[in-house]
Amino acid sequence: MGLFLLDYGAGNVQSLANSIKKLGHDFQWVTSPDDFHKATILIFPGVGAFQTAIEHLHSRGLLEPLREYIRSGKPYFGICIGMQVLFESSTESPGTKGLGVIPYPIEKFDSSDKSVPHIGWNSIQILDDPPLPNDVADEQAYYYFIHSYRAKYDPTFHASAEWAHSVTQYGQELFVASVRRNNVFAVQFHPEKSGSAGLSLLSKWLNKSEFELSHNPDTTRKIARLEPRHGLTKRIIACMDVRTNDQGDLVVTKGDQYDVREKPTHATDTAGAVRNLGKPVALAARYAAAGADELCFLNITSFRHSPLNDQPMVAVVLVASQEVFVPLTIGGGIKDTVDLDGTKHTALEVAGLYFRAGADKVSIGSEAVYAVERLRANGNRPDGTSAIETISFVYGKQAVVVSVDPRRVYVEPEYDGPFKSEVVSGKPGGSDEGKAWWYQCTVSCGRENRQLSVVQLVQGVQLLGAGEILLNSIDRDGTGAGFDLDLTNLVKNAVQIPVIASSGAGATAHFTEVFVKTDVEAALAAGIFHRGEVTIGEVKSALRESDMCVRVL
Ligand code: 1PR
Repeated sequence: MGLFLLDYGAGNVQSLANSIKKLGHDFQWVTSPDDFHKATILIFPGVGAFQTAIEHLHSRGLLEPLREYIRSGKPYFGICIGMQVLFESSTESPGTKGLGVIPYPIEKFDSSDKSVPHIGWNSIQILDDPPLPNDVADEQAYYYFIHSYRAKYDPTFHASAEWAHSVTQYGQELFVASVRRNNVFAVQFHPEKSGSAGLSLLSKWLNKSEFELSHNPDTTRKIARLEPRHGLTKRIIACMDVRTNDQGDLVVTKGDQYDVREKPTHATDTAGAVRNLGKPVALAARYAAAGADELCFLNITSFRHSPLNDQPMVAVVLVASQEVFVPLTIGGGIKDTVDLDGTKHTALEVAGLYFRAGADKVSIGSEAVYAVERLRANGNRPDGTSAIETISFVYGKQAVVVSVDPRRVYVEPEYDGPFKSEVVSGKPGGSDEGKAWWYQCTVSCGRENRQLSVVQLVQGVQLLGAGEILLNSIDRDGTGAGFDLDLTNLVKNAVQIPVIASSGAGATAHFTEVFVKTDVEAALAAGIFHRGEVTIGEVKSALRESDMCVRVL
């Protein structure tokens, strides 16, 4: 069969390519308008921003041929932006027209009752009534969504009722999770990132005959209604801090309050060896198989050199994305860099390198702090130049995570300094009773303190276009004392984007606690998983026992 993949030039299409290869199918990339004539099956795995997608297609002369391909009746499978371009327009970029195959607009989620972007594993409700026995999608499965814009589900509107194949609930909104009509099937979620459920959907679609794919039956569709509960699961993320050890091998390491070296064994020793907790790709595969909802690689020595020259880290992402089919975040060194030979690279190029290797999100640390300092000096007016802005413009804000490394600064209860509105007091009866502190931002792996509070930082990066906060705590990192709930609530209440609690997990009860006592969307841990003290399955069982919605394998 003439299976072609359309890559418009931005975003992580590598993962879809990897999953199709894994399923044993050959494909070619669309490189010129003529390829649409050769294609007998087309998949468009769009990721990123609506405007960028349409502009890239247009500038490469692919927009009209794509429209003609879809009109010709040959099978089309769109993913995420590959679904959204079928619609008339998107409020993400007023003035940019979509293909108009489905005559209504894509709009932004309402953020008054929930975090936006919608990130995570959610369920779908299939609308065919009766259900089709050979449907490729599965109502029992969870699929991975990551988007700020959605097609509203409105059964009173003809086009919505006619096209919507399944819907998903997020907060008080029902939106179209997939469309299916004639030769078109398209999904808002990412099957290539939805583990075995996603691979199964792809495999079923690819194993249908071209005739079946281009003649989807006209079915009666039931009307979906808002349920009091929704199916978005709490995410459990395994994080791997990666660096080169003294022998030159790339290893996963783990710090205690960011110190990754073993304690010296003799008084005369200056530093111990870098803790080696395993090989990055092998650990990633193990965690994905154990049910991790996302994986995170942080290059913790990136401040020393350009990641464009740090090919081992790129290689880790390339190989990991061939083996694991859950979302990958890559952090460390996402910034403007200059090679030893003087060649300059923008943060956007660095991020692009990781996206093309198979990353779904990039995480920005120190650069985010500097960007917010510049933003504040500029009267809180974004100027479009920061890494956060340039990357989110091209790849969408959902692809930009900001990793925050705050540290407590203890103050007297009568403290009257510049951060007094953010001072937290220890709870009566708790271990911090009688203490007061604020949270200071740091850069360069916690080595340098900045005159910026954590609230100033997260609100600044949200304004610049970050899509998610990865909230570490230098005080809790590696201690096993539990997540810093004061810090987590402070940050969660300060922003409207999703927050990942990180640092300090030492038992399954800590995960339950952070989800019960705060509204974070995800929790991340490193040490307990690396040392095998607790498995991801045990964490999820504990959450389920507390009636929380989690994805179990
Ligand atoms: O500044 O953009 O180059 O990014 C550097 C990145 O590296 C940042 O995301 C920063 O958090 C991270 N990083 C820097 N130094 C260290 C270190 O440990 N020496 N690791 C480091 C941060 C913290 C967490 C850890 C949790 C959970 N690691 O990611 O995984 O604290 O640990 P636990 O469950 O064992 O408590 P840039």
